[in-house]
This record gives sequence, C-alpha cells and structure tokens, in this order.
Amino acid sequence: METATRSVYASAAAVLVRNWTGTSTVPSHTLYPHQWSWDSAFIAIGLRHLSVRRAQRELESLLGAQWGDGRIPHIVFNPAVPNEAYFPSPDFWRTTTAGAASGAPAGTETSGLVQPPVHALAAWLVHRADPAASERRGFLRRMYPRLVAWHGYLTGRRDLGGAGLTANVHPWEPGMDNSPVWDGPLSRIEPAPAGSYRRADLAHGDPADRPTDLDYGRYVRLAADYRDRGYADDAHAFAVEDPAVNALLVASEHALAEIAAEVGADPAVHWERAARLTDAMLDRLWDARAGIFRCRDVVPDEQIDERGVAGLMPLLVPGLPTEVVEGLHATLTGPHFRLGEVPLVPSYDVKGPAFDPSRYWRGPAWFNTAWVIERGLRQYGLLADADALRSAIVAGAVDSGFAEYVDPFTGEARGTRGFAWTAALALDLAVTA
Ligand code: 2M8
Repeated sequence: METATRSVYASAAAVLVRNWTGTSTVPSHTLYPHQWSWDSAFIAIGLRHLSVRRAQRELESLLGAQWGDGRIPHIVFNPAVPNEAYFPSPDFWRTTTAGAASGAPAGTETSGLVQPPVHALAAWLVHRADPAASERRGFLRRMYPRLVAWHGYLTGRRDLGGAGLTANVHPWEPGMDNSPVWDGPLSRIEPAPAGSYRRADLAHGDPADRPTDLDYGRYVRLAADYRDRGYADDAHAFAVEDPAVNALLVASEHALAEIAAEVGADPAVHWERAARLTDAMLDRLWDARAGIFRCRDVVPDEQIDERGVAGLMPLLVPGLPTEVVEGLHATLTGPHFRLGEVPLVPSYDVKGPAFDPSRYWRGPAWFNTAWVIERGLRQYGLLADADALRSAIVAGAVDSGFAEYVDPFTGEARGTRGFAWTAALALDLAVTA
C-alpha cells in the first residue's frame, strides 16, 4: 500500500472502529446512535477491507431484524441507548406490538419504514473480498433467502403504482429526507401538532441545516399513520417511485443473480426481474428531454418536475441504452450539477428554485451518492470523470474529517463529523484504486 493510501486507510479505519458497537456500526454516536439500514450496507462495503468478519456481522445483525413480510427496517434500535437520544424512538414506532400483524420481530425494536436496497450488492462485495472465508461461514447461503424475501417485499407489497417499480411511503425511505423533490407530495399532508413530539436532531445539528418544523411535523404524521394502520401497505397518502431506490434495486438484483449462482439457486429469475425493473424505470421515470430520471408521484400518477441527484444514480444500472447514458452524463457535467467544477455532486439542481447549499438534502453533497455515481461512470467507461470523482471523494472525506455531507461549492464540512459511511466509502475507493 502506498503511503497516501495508508494514511487514508488509517484515518478512515479509526472512524469505523470508533463507531463499531460490537455487532454493528452507528452512523454517528451523537446524531444517529442506532443501526441504519442503507448506512450499514455502505459501511459493510468499506469494512470488508478492514475485517471481512465484521462486514459480515454488520449485514447479519441488520438482517436479523428483518420482518416476516420481508421488509428490512430502516432503523434497528440499540436497547442500551436512552429514548431521548433519537426521535422517533422505539416508544413512537412500537413495532413489537403495532407491527406484529406485519411480522415485526417480537424481541427487537425497529422502525417500520425501509431504506434503499443496497444490501445484496453489499453482501456480494463482502463475499468477493474473501470468498473462502465467506464459504466457510456459509455467509451467502444464510443471506440469500433473506435478500430474496426483502426484494419480494419491495416488488410485491410495495409495488404501489402497479407497474413493477417499488414505491416509498415516507421521505425517510429513499434516504434523502428533505429533498425538494418531496415538497409537492408532502404539501398534501397535514402536519402533526408541534407540541405532540420533541425533535432530538436539533440538539446536535444546526437548525439552519436541518429540516424545518413544518416538514418535520409532516414526517411525524406519515409515520404515526402508518404505525396506526399496523404498518399495512394500503391507503398511503404519500407514495413515490424514486429512481435511486429502483436503480439500487436493479444493481442488487444483479448481485442477487451472482449470489444465486454461487449457492446453487437459479440466477435467471433475478436477471429477469432486473430487466423488467430496468424497462419500467425507462418507461415511467426517464425524461429524455431533461436528460434525467424523475421521481414519480404515484398518487396523481405523474412525474415530479424537479432534478435531484437520485435522478443521476441510475448510471449504476447495467445495460442502459446509449442515449440514456449520454443524457445522464450531459446532465451530470452540465449547469444543473456541474461535475468537475464543484467538489462531488450536489444533492439537488444548483439552478433549481429550492436550492439551498446548507440545508439537509436540498443542495449539499453527500459521499454515498457520489460513490454510486463514480461506480456508474466507471461501468460505462467514462473513466476520466470516474477517476476525478474518485479522487475528490477520498480527498473530500479526509479533508472534512469524514463529514456527513459538505457544502456543494466549497467542500466545507457540514453535519456531523466522523460519519461512518463517509469513512467506509472513502476507504473502499482508496484501496480499490
Ligand atoms: C438521515 O435520516 C434520518 C432518518 O432516517 C434522520 O434525518 O434522522 C438521512 O441522511 C439518511 O439517508 C441516513 O440513512 C440517516 C442516518 O445516517 O440520516
């Protein structure tokens, strides 16, 4: 290992060691002191370079909290952490009772929402890091049926638009909570009364960077209504088909095909599902004129007229038509996202009406979205941009103290520091360069 790589490795590893709890990794001990679903998948991708065993445990502990209906919860709560440390806490979700009919585990408190399906991709990459060790522990053999059930939930009960794509029922689900893309569908939701809950995030984050109280009231209302319906997937007031979530599902379905072949199952069902999902994405979400995938609001059944970074993440999908790849590349490098001129990739159109360089998911740049786009650029042979983005991710992560996100123009650190997926993904790119 070169000296520069060794230094990235050491500083990123220190964050991952600090955030490790014994069975999983917290995104941040202060702001997010439990286990998060897509965080754990990204974290496992980095952890595999440090300890394959830990990377396996990261995924195993998350999938250990899977529900009977196949859903992987977006948060698995650590019972040792007091309720006041994070809101909504277990006494809000009450999944062990309210979620029983949907198969929530009886002995572990979780949330009832989901997050993007990065898990099969992560499991495959963890396996590839040391196939012999993986084989010895029967890692893929144990993961496979759980991952199949997870994708079954997403493409079954969560096909709310009826066209084959998975839908999300809360802005927390696609992981880009406060994105302006949700402003339209959210405006239909009556916020929960201000005094009916207490936000914990403002104790650790600058209120100017975090979601407003009005948005937060709507998040609480949607989550409480879902809980009060026993987490049944009917009558959702908010339902959207997100391009990043569906793209990650396609990439994970491809990974699941590889896993199936490895464990002696039939890979064809996964290739076929991946192809169907890709066609449905092109049909329902692609906007050829704008050169970006749009999110679709399932309730009025129309595309949302906003450009979010999620719309560029389908670059990760294999086998896209050439004109789609060219359109995405032009948008990424054009005036709306300015790849190459600004560090990383802004979370929202820098020319968009709601652009805000500081506020959560309304402009700042995150490291996981950049990691996905880097992989997509590389897949399509756009190597100069992929290499430059890779260097920017690694340098930006180290220089910002492994920040949760950064200012989209200056790269200045924002949010919490020592953030686990920032460290994991910088580590991954540094050592696989
Ligand atoms: C943020 O989301 C949580 C809710 O899940 C929050 O704002 O409290 C998002 O950035 C999400 O993508 C991420 O998984 C989570 C933990 O890092 O934090």
